[in-house]
Amino acid sequence: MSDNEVAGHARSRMEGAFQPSPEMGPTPPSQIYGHFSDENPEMVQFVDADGNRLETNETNAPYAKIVEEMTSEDARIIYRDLVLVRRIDAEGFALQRQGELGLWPSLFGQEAAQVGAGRALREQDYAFPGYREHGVAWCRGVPPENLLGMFRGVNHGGWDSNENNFHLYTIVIGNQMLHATGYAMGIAADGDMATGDPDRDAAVMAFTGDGGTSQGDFNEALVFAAVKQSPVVFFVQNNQWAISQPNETQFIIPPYQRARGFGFPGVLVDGNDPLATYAVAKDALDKARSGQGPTLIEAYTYRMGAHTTSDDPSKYRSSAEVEIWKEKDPIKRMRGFMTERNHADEEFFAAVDAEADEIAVRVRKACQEMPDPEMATMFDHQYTDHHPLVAAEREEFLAYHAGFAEEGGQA
Ligand SMILES: Cc1ncc(C[n+]2csc(CCOP(=O)(O)OP(=O)(O)O)c2C)c(N)n1
Ligand SMILES: [Mg+2]
Repeated sequence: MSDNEVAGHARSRMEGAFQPSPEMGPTPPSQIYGHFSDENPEMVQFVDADGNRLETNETNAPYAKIVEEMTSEDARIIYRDLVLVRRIDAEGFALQRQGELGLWPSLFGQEAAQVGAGRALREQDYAFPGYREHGVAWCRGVPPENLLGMFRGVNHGGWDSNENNFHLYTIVIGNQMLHATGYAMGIAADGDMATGDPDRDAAVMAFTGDGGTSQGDFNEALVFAAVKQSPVVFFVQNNQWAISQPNETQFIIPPYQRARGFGFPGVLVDGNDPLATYAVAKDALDKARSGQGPTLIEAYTYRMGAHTTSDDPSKYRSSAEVEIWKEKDPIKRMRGFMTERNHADEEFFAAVDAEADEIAVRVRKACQEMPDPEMATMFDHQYTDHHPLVAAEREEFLAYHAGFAEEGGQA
């Protein structure tokens, strides 16, 4: 094929991505995708964009009981989480812009997906995040300062995974799906599944993005989880972009529908509806803990900010798109719902805002005061035991830096 033909082929494939060929027959509503997904009747929703509670329908009915059992206190906890993680995230962004952090991947817009999932986890469950899961980290009890330390480059991971059952951030896209599935297989092998003891039975939740679904690791993990019936929930935050790549370049069949091909259920949930994300995640985790196998949840949401502080989204997406998603803001929705249901008063909302201000000051100060590490510590944790190659590299590194000191510079 000539270059022109290749380009033409690629173009027509893209244009036809969501158009079925005649032999496929009409597109079922469940396959209408991309930015039309709001109209997908298979998407689980409980509150509309203004926070009005939606009627029970065929799609949300299986989860309605979980939502009905939520108390005012539950709603207040979730609202507080949403506001605080947004504020911590904004602080992370600002600190990077002021030169205090090397990088910051913002969760702006994805708070409801992460807090709903994070609050559905039990203490003994284990979460495997990517690099944007600051909201899940918060729900697990990881101090936000630790996240900042990692992105400031003053430590090699930021936290002890086993302290909060929250694995280290994984930058290699999709890799954590395998770690999570292996861990879930271990839970089953240890007999910590389907015993009926709510304090013992455990499950794993693995987080990735829409782009992550294209990775081999993601698909391999799903195969293992299916055939082993492992207690793992795959939580795909479809924020519609993988850096500059839109959904259309990642898949034709949406992620939640792909689960069926692997042999377990897939659920599409409105990722900006905190009640829906909580209910769907809780249901899937309960099933996993009780031995009913994996679930794939696709939380349909939107990345309001840049991919990271190194990215400029104005180069590849329109601001009109962002404006549309402002209307679906998860905090506005939760507040509307709570006000309508008398779950909280103005005093509560003001107190949460004040707490957010205090946390912002606290984390900013902590970040600025983090001491620089001894450079050679980067060699300390490569292997458990002494390793001659690492020792030689360490010596070489120290000698190199000592050379600057001799020239009058700082080591
Ligand atoms: C294996 C691998 N390939 C490529 C990259 C570079 N990369 C970093 S983030 C990213 C996009 C991921 O998109 P998505 O899974 O949708 O997650 P999001 O950033 O939107 O949360 C890519 C390709 C990487 N980190 N790892
Ligand atoms: Mg994405």
